[in-house]
Amino acid sequence: KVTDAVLDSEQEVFISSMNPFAPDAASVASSIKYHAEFTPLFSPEKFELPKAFFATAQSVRDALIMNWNATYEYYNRVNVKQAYYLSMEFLQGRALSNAVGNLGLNSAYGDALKRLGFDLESVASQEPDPALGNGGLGRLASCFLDSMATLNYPAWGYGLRYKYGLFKQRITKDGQEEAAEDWLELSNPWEIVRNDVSYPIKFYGKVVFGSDGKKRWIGGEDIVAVAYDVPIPGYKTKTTINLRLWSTKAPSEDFDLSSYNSGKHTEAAEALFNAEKICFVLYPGDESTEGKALRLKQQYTLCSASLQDIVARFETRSGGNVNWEEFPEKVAVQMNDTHPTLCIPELMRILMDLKGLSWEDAWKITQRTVAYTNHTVLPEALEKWSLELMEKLLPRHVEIIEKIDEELVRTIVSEYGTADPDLLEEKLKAMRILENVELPSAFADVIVKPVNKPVTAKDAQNGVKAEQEEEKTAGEEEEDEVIPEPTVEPPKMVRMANLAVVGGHAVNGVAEIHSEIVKQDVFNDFVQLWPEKFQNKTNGVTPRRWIRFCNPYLSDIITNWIGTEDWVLNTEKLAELRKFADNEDLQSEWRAAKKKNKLKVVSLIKERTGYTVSPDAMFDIQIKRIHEYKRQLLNILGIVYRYKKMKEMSASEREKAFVPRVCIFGGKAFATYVQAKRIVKFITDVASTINHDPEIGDLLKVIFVPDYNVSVAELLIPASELSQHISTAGMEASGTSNMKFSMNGCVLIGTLDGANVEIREEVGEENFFLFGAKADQIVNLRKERAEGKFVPDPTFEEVKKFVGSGVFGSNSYDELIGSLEGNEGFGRADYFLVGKDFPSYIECQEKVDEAYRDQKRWTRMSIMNTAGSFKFSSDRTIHEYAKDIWNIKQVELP
Ligand code: B1N
Repeated sequence: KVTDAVLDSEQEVFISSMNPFAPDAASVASSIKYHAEFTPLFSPEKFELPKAFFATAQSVRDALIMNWNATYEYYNRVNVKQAYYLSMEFLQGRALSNAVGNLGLNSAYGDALKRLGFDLESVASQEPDPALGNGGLGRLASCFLDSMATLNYPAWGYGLRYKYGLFKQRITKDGQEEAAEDWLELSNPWEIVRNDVSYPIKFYGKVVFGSDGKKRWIGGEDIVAVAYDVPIPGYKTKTTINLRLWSTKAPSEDFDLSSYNSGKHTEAAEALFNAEKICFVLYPGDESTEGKALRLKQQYTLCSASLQDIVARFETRSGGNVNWEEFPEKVAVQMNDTHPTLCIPELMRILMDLKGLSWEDAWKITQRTVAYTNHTVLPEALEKWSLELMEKLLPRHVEIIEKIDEELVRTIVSEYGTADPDLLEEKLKAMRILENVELPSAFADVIVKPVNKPVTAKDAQNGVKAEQEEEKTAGEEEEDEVIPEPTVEPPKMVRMANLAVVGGHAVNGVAEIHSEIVKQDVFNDFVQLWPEKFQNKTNGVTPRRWIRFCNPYLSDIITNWIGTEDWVLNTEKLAELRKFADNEDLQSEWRAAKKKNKLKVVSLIKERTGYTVSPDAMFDIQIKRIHEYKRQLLNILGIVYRYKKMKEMSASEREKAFVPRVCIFGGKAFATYVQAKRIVKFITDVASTINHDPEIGDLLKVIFVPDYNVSVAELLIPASELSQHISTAGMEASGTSNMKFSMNGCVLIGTLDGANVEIREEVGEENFFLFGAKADQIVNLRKERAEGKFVPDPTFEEVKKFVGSGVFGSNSYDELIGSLEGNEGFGRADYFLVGKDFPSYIECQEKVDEAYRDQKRWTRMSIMNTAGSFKFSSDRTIHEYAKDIWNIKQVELP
């Protein structure tokens, strides 16, 4: 029989030994056993995997809770300024090894599990990989949390607790298939539900005037957001910060018992389903109106719940002495891209409607509190919401947005005057938050020309601009005379990026070249008004997860040669490796570590694809979301070229001419992105032909690793020798895997894009394989291309013909290969300039082979990459955000 006393004493042994931080294997083992028995998720008879994982995680969580509580209590007491990172995505990856590593409890947990008949690595591999993010943007948010905690910054993350994470990818003979990722199936041992922390969230309804003459939002649909806290430990510090994820449910009274009892079961539970479905999946398909509304509900839930929570904390910490002007001195809100832009009208609403502030005061406070990070310049990715949808869902917010837009128009008119109506029109068109919306009535006759002209329904559909109508000559118009189509108004939209720029005090890009493009291109008009708002914050990645824990072999070597493990916190120390770059002992240790990492990947490939690859071949890797601008197509066509050349040679010629390679791809295509899915299918078809060609053997293997995620990246990156970052210049905002590869001693082949530019500067141009057109040439190249002036390289034509000849199966890949031609039928006339960059890519790949043949030279390049990667620690990035944007200070717990 279990008594409280037994429970307490078992637990006390553990807690007393965990504090301060030096538990021995025996007390850890007893804590694990305790949880296996008393925090059960499984039946009592057996103690095996995955039960051992859950018991181990629960035991680690005890330590995290203690530190979390201490951190929270201290921040409350000293009432320092706190930063909040709001993101629709956090791509956390597995937590066990990371937590144990950050707490410095590796050997205690390793030994304890050994006593219990397990080993830490296999226990850790039981953890589901939580993928509450799509890619770089979400993983960046998670790296930032690690750095905030490690550097003792008072900062939290806020996000959503999606029931299903990013889909599971299966590769079949038809290409990619998606399946739901039920990461919570066996429960999440890291989260702590806070049943006392919940907020009402409202949708729909209408705005009325209250008896006090103030606006009030009433009626509509009410749901509740409940807090789930995930403790985030820092490395070698007690500071444990919080990732607060919101889950949605219906208020309990919404279950319609009488309907249920009368047999209408579905109707009775409708409200429950409506509320819960908001957090079902990460990025619900938004092709349908319902999908769009759901995504907007998600975004608003994140903003509203987080701000209500932040405001409540501010009030509590003010201790009954609330001075709203101090809000920006206690709170900084960072919006991870435009997805949380509703923070701006929501904070305005809370301050005005609920706290009684004037518009002017609320606006000053809001602007001083929030800041916006831009992560993309792709026009199709700049978020816009239908005004009509938003008006229905969030009527009060639309009023606030309209007023912000009106104030902006006032600023623009006063800045540019009315003397030059064309200039004024151009500025208003570029800068207004509301698109295709008449000017506010106060300005109706300021501008002579109408800002937006109606276009025909067909034109609106084709995205043809109204101005093109004007370009037609009178003569043409006569010839063209057809039955007039009904005219429609172009859709009224809310431009979230413009709102984010106007409503915040800082806007930053994520790499130097990207921030320049943001300033010169995307937001140029705003830069002219408010140059001081615009900044650069080059991304970074946490060296804990991305070297220290995922690459223990290399970490030990680094520590031995530098003479200290401090580099994990002070990555500048990595630069000391430079002086040993030619040392033969270091070089042979370095190669041995790489080999061990490659052997792990050989097993992974065997297990996931059935293919056997040689660990002696060069591992050449491209892992990222499948996207035309990232140009997996350039990579695979380069491989096709290589294969074709091999086939034209005799066996001995082949072996002399080429370095054996294993070319590895990994990545998911958005479920409705047809062209990206064609690319996946093409890669796997090419792989199947080449891998089964007996003439080729180990000289070339092509692998598509299915279901790429953080855990797979943790295996692939340390094993990579060459990695590919080959986007069309100007299109990849930063990239972050490029940083991870470079840290792990992989040499990059890449274009001058995103953070590649800075990586190349840091590691030295002789240690980076550069090719391709530059960002400032792209506009002209595309123009030339569209005008049919581009003459493709014969090698490129040769490759396309080869693909068309049927070597890779019956598919002729018309839509894929067609997109690389000026071929009208397929539209884009090689918009991503694969054909243009192809010859320089091939030439560069020949240089790669040549460098790899000289293993001393290659190892030197590899060491120089690790040594030169120190700038790309997210610790550096977070220090910059803290100083230049958030104005927060490091706080060490007593
Ligand atoms: O953000 C990363 C960058 O390193 C990458 O270059 C950039 O492509 C990535 C809509 C996005 N930009 N935009 C997104 C994600 C989800 C979504 O729903 C856009 N992701 C990026 C970190 O800065």
